Amino acid sequence: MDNINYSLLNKRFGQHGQVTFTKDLNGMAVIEVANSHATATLALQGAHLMHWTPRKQRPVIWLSPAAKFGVGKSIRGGVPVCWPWFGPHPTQASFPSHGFARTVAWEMTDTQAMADGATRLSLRLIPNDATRAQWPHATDVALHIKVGATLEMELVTRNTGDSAVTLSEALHTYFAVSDVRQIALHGLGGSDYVDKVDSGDQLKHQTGPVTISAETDRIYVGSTTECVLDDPQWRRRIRIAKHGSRSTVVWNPWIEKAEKMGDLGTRGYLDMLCVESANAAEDTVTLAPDAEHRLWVNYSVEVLR
Ligand code: TA6
Repeated sequence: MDNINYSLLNKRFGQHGQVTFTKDLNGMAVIEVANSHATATLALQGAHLMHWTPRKQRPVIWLSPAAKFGVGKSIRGGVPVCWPWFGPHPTQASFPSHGFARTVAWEMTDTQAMADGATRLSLRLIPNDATRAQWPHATDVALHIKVGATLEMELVTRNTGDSAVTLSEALHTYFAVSDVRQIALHGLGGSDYVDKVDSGDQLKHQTGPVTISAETDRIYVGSTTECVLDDPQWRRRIRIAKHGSRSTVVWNPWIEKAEKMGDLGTRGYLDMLCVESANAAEDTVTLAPDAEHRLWVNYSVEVLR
């Protein structure tokens, strides 16, 4: 049973017909967004966007049909917020992979019905004793989301302490695709990457678009360019624009790893591709006192005639 006061949340932050706070069928406290451009659903836990579907389009963000839900449990799919570290903790193996942001409570700070018909949501992570034990630094982290014909997300970290702090992060986005074997990801040609499927100690070099025919887990470093996910079967392209991110992570677990994960569904590996705008591996972010860092993405869909 959560102790969330939905009527108070709807009173303070609801936007009639556009933003509604409710408990979903999985018992999660969620924000339902519906406007003239799109619909979206976001779990308050982890400020985790689970769905975004522009009007007259198929869903753009993929959520596993076998996702597991619960307090402190990471949700398979959507846009997990990986913060304040990406991947395994650099020194503490017992700390959660991809940091704690995606599994702790966040609070609403603002909602806006925009003049252009889009909806803007702002949330802030609520630190607690457990997060402070894992991250003894004075930092605030907020997520701003604009749900419209495109999806804009901005992860903002401010160093409120008096010493420098270094972090890594990602918006770990699962994109819905017709068949991962049929797509091509453009924009990474010429970049070097860490290939986590093999030893990962030698940088490899990408030539041409990325295609998927086996387990793929790559951190493209020094990668600041826009990517385009070409899905000819669904006759669409998803444009992945970003600022404040120097790494792009491309991940698909493929068959064997997907089966072991247990929350991807029987054909989940075919239905999704993660293209993550990140600051990971050598691309960590160091913030001086009072400095802030903004990781911004914009997802848009182009219909192929
Ligand atoms: O972003 C790719 C990755 O780091 C993979 O190595 C895989 O672990 C994936 O994230 C999912 O991680 P999760 O902790 O959500 O199961």
